[in-house]
Amino acid sequence: MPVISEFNNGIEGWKIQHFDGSIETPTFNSDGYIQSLDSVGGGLYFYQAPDRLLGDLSEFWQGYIGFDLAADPVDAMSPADIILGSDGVNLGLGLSFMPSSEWQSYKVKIDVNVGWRNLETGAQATEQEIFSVLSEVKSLQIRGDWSSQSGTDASRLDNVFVSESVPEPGSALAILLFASGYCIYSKWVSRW
Ligand SMILES: [Ca+2]
Repeated sequence: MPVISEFNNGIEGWKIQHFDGSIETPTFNSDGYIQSLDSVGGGLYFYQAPDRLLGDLSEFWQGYIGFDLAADPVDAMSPADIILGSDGVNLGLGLSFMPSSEWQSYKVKIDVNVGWRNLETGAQATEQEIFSVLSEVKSLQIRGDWSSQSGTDASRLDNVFVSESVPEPGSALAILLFASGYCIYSKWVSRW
């Protein structure tokens, strides 16, 4: 069964982790999504999934993580827009296109050769690494701050899911992800 956060009635336990380690509660919008106005500013923040979406997700090997995202301002790609973490291993993947101030839908495959990288080594994640993390996921984070400028950065998040692999039309490949921003990896990692 897929695990889903649709935010119909509240923030569903999601949190926001800022670059300085501080944790904030996102704001619930009664239209059914969560948002942040980045009260800290000056660095990246990530939406952090609640325990309900974590744990043993190995049934979703070669499945998908998806969500709807909007952000403003937007000016900086990253090789780690989504992070899956377990004990001592963090895997990151860069989205293939940037969000905008309007909602956009993303879906990324949980598999080798689609851009997941070990964020400690920078190397492409192996099947063993991905499966190992997936078997005991301790953090699932989605980047909300898409600007390299200081100041506050607004974003919205909705319809997060982790699901099994399903047959897809060929056009869906257009939104599969790869680490197009790998060259700026060192810049981003230094900000954590
Ligand atoms: Ca919703």
